[in-house]
Amino acid sequence: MKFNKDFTFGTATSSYQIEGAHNEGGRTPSIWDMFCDIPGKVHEQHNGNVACNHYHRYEEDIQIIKDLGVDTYRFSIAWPRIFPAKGQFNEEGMVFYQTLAKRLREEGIKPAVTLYHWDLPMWAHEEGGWVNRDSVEWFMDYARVCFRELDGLVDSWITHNEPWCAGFLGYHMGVHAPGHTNLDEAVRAVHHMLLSHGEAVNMLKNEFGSTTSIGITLNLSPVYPKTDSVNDRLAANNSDGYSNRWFLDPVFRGSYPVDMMNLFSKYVHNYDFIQEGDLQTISTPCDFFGINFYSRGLVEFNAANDFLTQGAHSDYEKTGMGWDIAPNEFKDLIRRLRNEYTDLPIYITENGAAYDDKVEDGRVHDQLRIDYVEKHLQAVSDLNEEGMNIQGYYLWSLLDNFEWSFGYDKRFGIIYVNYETQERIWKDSALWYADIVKNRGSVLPLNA
Ligand code: PNW
Repeated sequence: MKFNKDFTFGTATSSYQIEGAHNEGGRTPSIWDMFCDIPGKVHEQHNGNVACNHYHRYEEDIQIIKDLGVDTYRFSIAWPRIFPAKGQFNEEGMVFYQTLAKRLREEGIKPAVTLYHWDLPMWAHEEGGWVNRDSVEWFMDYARVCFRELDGLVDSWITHNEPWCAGFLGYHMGVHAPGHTNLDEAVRAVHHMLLSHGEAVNMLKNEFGSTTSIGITLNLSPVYPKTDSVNDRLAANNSDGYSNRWFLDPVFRGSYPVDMMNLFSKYVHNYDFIQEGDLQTISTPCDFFGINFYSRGLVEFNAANDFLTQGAHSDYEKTGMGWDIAPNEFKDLIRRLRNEYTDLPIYITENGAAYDDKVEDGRVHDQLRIDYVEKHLQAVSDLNEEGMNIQGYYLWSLLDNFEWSFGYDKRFGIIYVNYETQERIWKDSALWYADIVKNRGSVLPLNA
């Protein structure tokens, strides 16, 4: 694989997954603090109270990022640190991110900052959360102070991370915070997230006159039918609508997919929440498009399921999450996005794998993770040869961290975290990635 000198290599994290210090620096609870307290929602009722204690260990973590040699680091801001209560700006919370961004810049690392990586303040949730259209205003107030206090220190802004997860896993499937199971709520929540995205893009450009690049990150999963049957193909189309098109269409075409609107209408009371001008705002042009890629979907027809879809058994090799390893399907996805949706520069804002890592003699031999990342980086390199214009790659994740409903049971890091001592240990994948970054793609086998 080969990458040109402008290609940016990075690594990524998010606030709730690594920071800890849940009740320090003026922070108040988010929906994830609440969700973790509900028995049965998170593996062994783990929570982010301490996590990787990054809030106190950020200097050590910056040193690791520097030693990795990456060009850029993607982190997110915890909204409840910035607005612990409605309308109440907390300077101390902002200082933490200003310091973090400044220190990264001093080390020559470009900060890429996500505004919303799922830690909605509880005060907002108590007023209806994302289901309430006022959430757009709350988000704008939050975005405004972030832009005001941080814009000069940030290289790129990401408004939202994976509204599919925040919206559908959170309000429809009930497996992410706030744990609701109501499609009507979910489509409203998604709409308000997307609307707040478009409003924030406009705000940065018009109100601040900023030229800092801004975009949104979607998690996309190309979906395939189990067989060629008409029913399986219908199932794949519906699943693609639910996972991908419900987000891609409004952001890039300014419309929701009509087939999905019809399918959803059994549960969605009405679409009155889509007001005049909303879709135009949602489709406000961005500067780049962020994609998180982990796996593909394989589905078959199931008449018992409302969307006529069910995950099908596949014989692909899997990661520790049980997700299919699918670098070729990743290529299909990018080609499709280029054909059907956008010419914007693409950043892979997350890609990586969880495995059952063990420390042996002070080392972690995570060859499977190296293989996974290598396959996907090779795909990025191949896609760029085809002219797909992927400008950067962020490995998920810098550190083992709080993997949402799986708690600390799943390790995505290239740096191992001992949660008893908070010791950080470089896995083989981190050593390997540092070599890739240094040599812009070419690397000798570890033991050569
Ligand atoms: C993403 N799914 O989450 C998030 O952006 C990260 O915070 C997370 O740690 C990472 O991927 C690994 O999971 C996802 O169920 C969570 O399809 C769940 C799904 C996809 C992405």
